[in-house]
Amino acid sequence: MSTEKVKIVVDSSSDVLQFENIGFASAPLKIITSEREYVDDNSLDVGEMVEGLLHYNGKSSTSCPNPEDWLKTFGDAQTVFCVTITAALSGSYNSACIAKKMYEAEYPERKVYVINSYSTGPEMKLIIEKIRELVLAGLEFDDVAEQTQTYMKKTGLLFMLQSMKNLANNGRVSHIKAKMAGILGIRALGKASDEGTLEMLEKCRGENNSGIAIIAQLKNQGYKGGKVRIAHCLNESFALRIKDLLVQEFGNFDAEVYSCRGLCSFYAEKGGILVGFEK
Ligand code: X90
Repeated sequence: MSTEKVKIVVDSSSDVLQFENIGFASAPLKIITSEREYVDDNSLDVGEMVEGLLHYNGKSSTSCPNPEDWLKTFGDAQTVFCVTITAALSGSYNSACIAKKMYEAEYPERKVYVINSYSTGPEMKLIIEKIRELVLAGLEFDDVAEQTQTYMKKTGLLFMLQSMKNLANNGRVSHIKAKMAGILGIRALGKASDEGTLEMLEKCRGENNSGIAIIAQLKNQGYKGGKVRIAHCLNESFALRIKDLLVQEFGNFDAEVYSCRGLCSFYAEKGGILVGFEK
């Protein structure tokens, strides 16, 4: 497969805006309040949005890219690998599938492979890094697709959220369940389930204990020293602490710490972090 006309596209829940050495584009989700709309693209001031939302008590929601938004990211690429946020929580995957049909109908010699990540944020970043590696290694389309699916069985996502207010208010987790678990307003550690939904693992108190709990859960989930991607919502010190704890235990490994963009910031809320890892 010639790498020239290959493009990797994602939705903005991946927190990735730029991606080196291969064609790339991101389709923005939107964060909507009764006062304004935040488009989760390059120009969004995430810090300002998060602070603004802290002082906002009205209704807020999000919306996923529509098929036209996805078509824009495809551009004129011959081959597209499109990775979306979990279809269990968003319509993004469905939109991308519609865009694929339209694109392939219009250009029968072009191909789009849509991947439901069953996850979001840093796990999506790991997935697109793998796709790029496979494409640049010269693999054919079908082999890239197949090996990416195999890779995804060996990746996971843990998250720690300060509150689940925005998730519950938008029906992404059940209000009643969240209340019963006593995790509304308390720091909770969870993972992306195999079905691509939120699965709560434990409640945590204090950042010290939380850091230790995350390391323990990472090991529980099969982490052995592979790649880790940590995205945080205005909480770099906590993200770095987790990285340090992992370095103490596993020595040097491939790690990146960076800020969430708009969509993940909205749902993870100030202080929240997401950890994508290899098993
Ligand atoms: O279509 C839309 O409006 C987007 C809805 C997205 C809802 C969930 C976003 C979660 C963001 C929170 C913790 C990680 C959850 C992992 C789930 C598999 C981050």
